[in-house]
Amino acid sequence: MEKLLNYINGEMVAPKLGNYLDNIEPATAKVYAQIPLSTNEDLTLALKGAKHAFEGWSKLSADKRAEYLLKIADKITEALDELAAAESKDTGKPLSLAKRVDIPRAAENFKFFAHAITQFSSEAHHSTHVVNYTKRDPLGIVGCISPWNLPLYLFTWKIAPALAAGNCVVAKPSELTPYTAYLLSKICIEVGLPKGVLNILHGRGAEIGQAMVEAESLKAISFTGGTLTGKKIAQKSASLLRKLSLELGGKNPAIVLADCDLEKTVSELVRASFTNQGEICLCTSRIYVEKEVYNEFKTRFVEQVKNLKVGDPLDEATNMGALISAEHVQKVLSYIQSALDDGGLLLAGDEELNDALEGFFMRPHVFEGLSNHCKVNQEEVFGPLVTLQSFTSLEEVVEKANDSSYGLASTVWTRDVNKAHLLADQLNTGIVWINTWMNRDLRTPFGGMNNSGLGREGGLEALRFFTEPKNVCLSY
Ligand code: TXE
Repeated sequence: MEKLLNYINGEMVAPKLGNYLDNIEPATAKVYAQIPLSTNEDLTLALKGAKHAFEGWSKLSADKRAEYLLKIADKITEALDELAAAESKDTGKPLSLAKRVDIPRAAENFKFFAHAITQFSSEAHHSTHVVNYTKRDPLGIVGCISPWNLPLYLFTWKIAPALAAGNCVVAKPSELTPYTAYLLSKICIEVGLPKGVLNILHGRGAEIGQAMVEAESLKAISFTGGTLTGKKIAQKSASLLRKLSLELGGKNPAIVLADCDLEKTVSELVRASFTNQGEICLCTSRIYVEKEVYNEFKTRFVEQVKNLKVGDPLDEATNMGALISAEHVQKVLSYIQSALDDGGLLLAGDEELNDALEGFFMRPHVFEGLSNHCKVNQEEVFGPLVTLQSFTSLEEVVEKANDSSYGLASTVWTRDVNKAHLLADQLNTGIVWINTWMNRDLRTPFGGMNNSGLGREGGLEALRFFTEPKNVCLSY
């Protein structure tokens, strides 16, 4: 059985204590590789390597650092097929999705921040006989911790700006989806990234993740994952006065007005609800439809959902693959039960699954008839479950949409520009998409409010996060 390796100080190495964890393929429920269970011993080596590397890396010109990033981007693009296959095998997601979205975006992340750092400028403030200018220096060694749903996509979304800004990085992918991070280590060696600039440690969140959070020498942590984990990281980081960027969960509302382009809205909301098996923090989970078109929307939506093909991730025709793990299937099932207990009417989801499927597969589920306060309308399910509710006024729908402890992303579907802007003003989410979903321009601030996180990623926000401003004031 293949054993993955850590990437420490430029080399692929086994974990110091020699312990491993099984890596399970969600589509077959079978173990196919073993992941290093890293510990403090491995972290100490990574931090030592990163500290040594920081001297050289932080002094390199932005152009030179960008060259390395661009080389990594090119290698990711060259290895598209291999990386997409690994991502699909590790996550259970359709191969076509990994090929179309995950891997191209990982390359794009490196390319984007390679270019961004060469255009990054800082402010100057002039007054009478005084000039202030602000330097932006790298922080030092930073930590990047990422989840399993968009593995290489989110891993590189953090690593690329951190490296571009001149930091050295200790990064940890999810223990459920380590493979593409492992392949990225090999790419970094191939392109000659200086030793110690990037270190990738595999293992459990509660062990190596926690060890990273406790390491005082990590000057910032960029984390994407569950809200509870994010809060734990915030608590520890508070005592160290460490910079934090937290991208957490969502309970994203979609608001469908009667004047929308119904055909487009239905198909886009099917996509928004069930892409990646509903395992994206941006996925729609609560759909509010204006009363006049509720029945028509429901009929068309449910029909399309029932037609979604769930199954073999390698089949081009598959819309939804397997969920990440047996535990996660249990979690989603418990929400389905809770929706039924709360009186919800199941409109789609009880169709037969192909018997031959051995992995963690589920049909997409649609409920109606649930109150806005019930568990599935308040807690993040992070799986293939969406609810429908009708509304009669904008005031009512704004109140319902905002009645959530989360505030990541909302969508509005209408042809009325005034109503679209009015809703965008009032929705308490970090992102509002109008007549579109997951339409991402990497220059825009990305992140959420309240339980959805702290800070913003993307564009200049990320470069500012990974740098320390120093103001220099000169009187003449
Ligand atoms: O995430 P965790 P889990 C949500 C979703 C999901 C729930 C739990 O609702 O059902 O979170 O998912 C590392 N110190 N999202 O349990 O545990 C862990 O190893 C440091 C939303 O998989 O938060 C992994 O690398 N690190 C989400 C990463 O944190 C720790 C994406 C995320 O794992 C740690 C995923 C610790 N104490 C889940 N404990 C999104 N926002 O997109 C764990 N980790």
